[in-house]
This record gives sequence, C-alpha cells and structure tokens, in this order.
Amino acid sequence: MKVEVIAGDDGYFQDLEGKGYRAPGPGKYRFGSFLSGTKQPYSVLWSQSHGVVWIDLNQNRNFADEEPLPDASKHFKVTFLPDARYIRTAIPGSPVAITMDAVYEKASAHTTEVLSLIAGNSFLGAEANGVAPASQLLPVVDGGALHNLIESFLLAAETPAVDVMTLSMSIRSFPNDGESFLALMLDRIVTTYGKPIFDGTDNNLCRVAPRGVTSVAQGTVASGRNVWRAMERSVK
Ligand SMILES: [Ca+2]
Repeated sequence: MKVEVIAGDDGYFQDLEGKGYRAPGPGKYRFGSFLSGTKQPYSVLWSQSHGVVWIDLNQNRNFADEEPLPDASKHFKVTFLPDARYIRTAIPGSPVAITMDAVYEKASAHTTEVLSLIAGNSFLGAEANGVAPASQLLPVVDGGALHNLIESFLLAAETPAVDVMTLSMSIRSFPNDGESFLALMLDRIVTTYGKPIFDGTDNNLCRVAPRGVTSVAQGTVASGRNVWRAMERSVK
C-alpha cells in the first residue's frame, strides 16, 4: 500500500505498470496488492480519508463492484477470499483483516471462533454473547512457529487497550520435554499482564471438540460450546 494513486472523475487510474483500474469514485487512494495463503495476488485500494479498504476479490480491476471494508479493529467485518481455506491475515499497511473458510461459506469457522469467544454480540441473532460483546478487535497474525505465537501474545498483552485475548489456530505440535513450553509461557503472560486468555475448544459446530496444548496452561480459560444441529445447517 505504498503507492499513492489519484482517480479521475470517472474513477479510473493506472498502476506503475500502466494497468488501468477503476476506483469507487474520484479522489486520492493508496494502492497495492497482497498474496493470499495460496499465493493468489489481490489488488487492494485504501481510502485513508474515509477509513475503508476495497479488495478486488473477483480480480476484474474494478473496485467499484466490491464492498468497502472498515477498520477491522473498530468495526469487525469479515472478508472472504475465494481461493483459500482457513486463511486469516492482515494486509500490511492497512487496517483490514481478512478471513476465509471454504467449508463454511456464510460463517468462517475460525472467525466464529473468535467472534463467539470475544466480540460476539447477539450471536447469529440469538441471545448468546461473547466475553466482551461488541468489543473492538486487534487482529494479530502469528507466523506459525512457536516463538512467533509467543511473540504475538506478548504484542497483544503489552497493548494497553487489550483487556482479553483469544486465539484461533489449527492443532499444532511444538517441541516439548514432557511439559509444554507454550503453556508455561502463556501462564507467565497471563500472570504478568493480568489479561486472561480464552481458548476456544475448536470449531466442530455441534460436535464436542477437544482443545490443544494452549488449554493446558492454568492461566487460560478453555471455553467449550455447543451448536444445535439446526443452527449448524443454517450456517452451512
Ligand atoms: Ca472487482
């Protein structure tokens, strides 16, 4: 998002290679692209003055046919990438987070895991709420390795505006010597910063699911849940 472009009255502008694009309207934008988890490039347009981002999901070089996305940390809104499974990322240099789940077309499993635990407010139109209903979210992307995950929790815990934390990740196996180093570190983070970690028990909808090593930490709260089969059908 380092390139500044100016769209004309008709919304059209060109990138550095001379390719033409159409913005939702005339004005000044930041323009760039990012690679999804399957290395699919997507063009991105950011109006800093309006605080919204557009992603050219259908890749027709037209942002006018895309939905404007607000700042993810202020207005949690999910964007689905059409090419990948279980991808949740942030676009570098922009305030937007993206999530994708090819299995649940209407409600991403990992997204609902976060929503239901933390920011869920009248979840799916029902009376259930998360730990901090309608709260603002600070998405933190971890790099997959053990030290990245710990650093991500430290980054969140050290942020003054953060009160509670959760995580959404696939089952991973980390090196251990009989006790979990990750669980030990999570305990220390919770103790040091006084901010609880709510750990979702996976995302198997109406099936009871176990949780991984993160729930072993005494400072984390393993949150189980159950979804009725009728609701499972409604989100598929
Ligand atoms: Ca488009």
